[in-house]
Amino acid sequence: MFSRRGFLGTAALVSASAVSGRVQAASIPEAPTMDKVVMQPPLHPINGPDYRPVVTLNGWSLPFRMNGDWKEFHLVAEPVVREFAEGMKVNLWGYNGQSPGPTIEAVEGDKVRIFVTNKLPEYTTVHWHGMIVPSGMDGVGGLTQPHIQPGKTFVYEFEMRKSGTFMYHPHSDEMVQMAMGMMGMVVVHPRDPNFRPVDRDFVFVMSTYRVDPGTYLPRVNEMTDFNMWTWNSRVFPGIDPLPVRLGDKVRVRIGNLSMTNHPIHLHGHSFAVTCTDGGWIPESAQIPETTTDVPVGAVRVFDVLADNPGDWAFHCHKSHHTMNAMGHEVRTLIGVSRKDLAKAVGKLAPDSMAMGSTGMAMGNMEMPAPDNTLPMMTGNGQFGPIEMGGMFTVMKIREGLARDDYRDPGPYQFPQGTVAYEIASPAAEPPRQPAAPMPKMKM
Ligand SMILES: [Cu+2]
Repeated sequence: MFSRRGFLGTAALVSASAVSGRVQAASIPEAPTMDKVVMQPPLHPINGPDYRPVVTLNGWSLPFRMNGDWKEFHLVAEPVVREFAEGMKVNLWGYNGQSPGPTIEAVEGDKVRIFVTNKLPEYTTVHWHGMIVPSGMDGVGGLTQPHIQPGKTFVYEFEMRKSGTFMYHPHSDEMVQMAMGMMGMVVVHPRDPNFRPVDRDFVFVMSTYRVDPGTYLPRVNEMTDFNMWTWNSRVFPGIDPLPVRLGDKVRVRIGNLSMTNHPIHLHGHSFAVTCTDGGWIPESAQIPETTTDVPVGAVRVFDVLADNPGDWAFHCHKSHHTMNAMGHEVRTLIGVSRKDLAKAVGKLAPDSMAMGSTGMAMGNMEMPAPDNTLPMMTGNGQFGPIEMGGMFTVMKIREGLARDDYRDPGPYQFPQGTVAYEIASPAAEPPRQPAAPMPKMKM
């Protein structure tokens, strides 16, 4: 016999599950957390349709549990400490131990239930950017749901109606929360594993911060003058390389939740943009590119055949975005005698350097800097200083890497005779054409 209480409970379960299955959400799944800043191995599917999982630069994919036919994830919004690169740690807000939050991976047609627990000091929500969800699951605080107050857990339930690459971020005190690093990527694999398969699949999101040298917190009111241009809240040389096996078909999925556009450029190859957050681009509409602009609040995905072995720079083409902490009010000093200037400036600000009377190239001379910041131009390659920062890393294409081996293969061994070289012999006189006589002018 049913007790009255048990009977009501069962009745509630039946009617609710007919609509959304929400009563099954009663037990909240564990919330995994991550404290490592290097790319974690891909999370292979344990059931359902097969897919090639993505890897997240300096990040990870969120494990899930099955509950009936629902995939259940648990995001925890919370304060985190993120190392941008060695020597600089910043207090951010993120999810499950990191900013950005973990990548959420699922398959087209999956029913997902995403629990969101708020451990921030203010309310939040999660908006599923680019995804086709019921209006009440869209995560716009005030408009489609009450804000999630500190200490509370909300549940989002929807079907992954289309495959592709999407983003998540708060729609609740949005300016502050995104300036603090709250964002992440969603990858929905096609149900058909033969739809445009690739061998390696990378994902990251771009965000920018203004963290003044010697401080530990972004200035959340900054609108344009950022000094940390990050991929997954990391800057060069802290951004993972993209190790690729020669001959692999490679996909790179890029989200932009910063305040400006980023033209992303890959050396040594041409690629095609195959997908946006709006969906897959038909082959007939794809254009060969070497740089693709990723607009604000958008996703661009490109596919490239890695058929050219080597170390290939991969970076934003706005040259100020491949620099770290940098003041933009610095005067141009090219041509100025720096001797006296350096003395005068040194007296006023011992930590600073007067630079740039012949350009800004600094070679290996990284100057002492205030605590908790990064040199503007840094990093060393096998031939010397790389002098980059910010949104810069390297695609490392090598023969014979194992299928899921994403470890840094080290510097490229250039085949003999394939590196640009210095020539010592004197330059010959350039050939000159005899000047034609000028026509006489009548005065
Ligand atoms: Cu940029």
